[in-house]
Amino acid sequence: MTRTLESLSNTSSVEEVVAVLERDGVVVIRDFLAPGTLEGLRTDLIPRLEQTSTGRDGFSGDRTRRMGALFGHSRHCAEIVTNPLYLEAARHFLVRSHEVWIGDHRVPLAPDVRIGVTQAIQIGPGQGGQVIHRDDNAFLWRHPTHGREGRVQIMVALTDFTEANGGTRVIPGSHLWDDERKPLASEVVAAEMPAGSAMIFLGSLYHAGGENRTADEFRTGLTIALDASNVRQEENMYLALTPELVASYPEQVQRLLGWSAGSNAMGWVEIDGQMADPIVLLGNPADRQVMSVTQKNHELKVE
Ligand SMILES: O=C(O)CCC(=O)C(=O)O
Ligand SMILES: [Fe+2]
Repeated sequence: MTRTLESLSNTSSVEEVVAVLERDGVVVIRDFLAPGTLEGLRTDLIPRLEQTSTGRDGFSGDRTRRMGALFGHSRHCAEIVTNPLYLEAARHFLVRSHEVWIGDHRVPLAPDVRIGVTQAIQIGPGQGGQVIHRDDNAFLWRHPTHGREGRVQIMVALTDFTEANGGTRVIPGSHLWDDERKPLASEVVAAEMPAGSAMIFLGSLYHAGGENRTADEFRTGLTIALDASNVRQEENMYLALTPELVASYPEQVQRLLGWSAGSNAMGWVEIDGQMADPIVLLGNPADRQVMSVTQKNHELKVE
């Protein structure tokens, strides 16, 4: 396992990030977090994570601690999902329109982007390697994807990631494989990166949590998935976060958390007989006008 992953600086352009993701399915962004954000995330998350139980199955890891609902635990999560190097690169792979007939009109329909998973993952000493898998299995996604991904994920290092302490293992280029080719342990590369750096990877990329062979190092990462809004969010955000908590974030984050009926009309809620955008329920004055999602889409696309 001598190869290393392509890494870019945090001043790179979105186009540069996209280019490496298209080629390798994975890219490391050096110093992705501002120093204050790294310290804030560590303070908010690590003490709580250390109170959680370890996993009870091989996939979760019996020396691994996991904690979800991260927007309820650290407001710094908003900085991760709104960072253009992540959000705009994700939008490139997720927001792909295709044309459908609606009556007499040929209409381009595209999904929006939503947060599908938030999880802090701490791999402890003695944890064996996780089985190699694709995270878009959750959507029963087919491969090759021909560039139309269901998920673009980030793994932010809250502690240093090394090959020895359980740094995530990935198979660069495996996002291009079909569903028949079996991933082999001999093909993996460990994501080695200092705390504050992050690895962005496609949902179709084969990867696994690494083995922690150290005596006393805990590898702590924070993962978030941005998913296309035509798939169900894997983590149930509506049970994980109260409406009051979601309402306390900026509207962009509220919508990313799923309080949005996107341009493909997924996620409406009935208000006064209208299939309405649920953002109205969070009390944004600008969105007080209740307009049905079909009415809105008609006006946007068909006129
Ligand atoms: O913790 C990691 O490095 C990756 C874990 C993972 O891929 C998973 O649990 O799906
Ligand atoms: Fe995974």
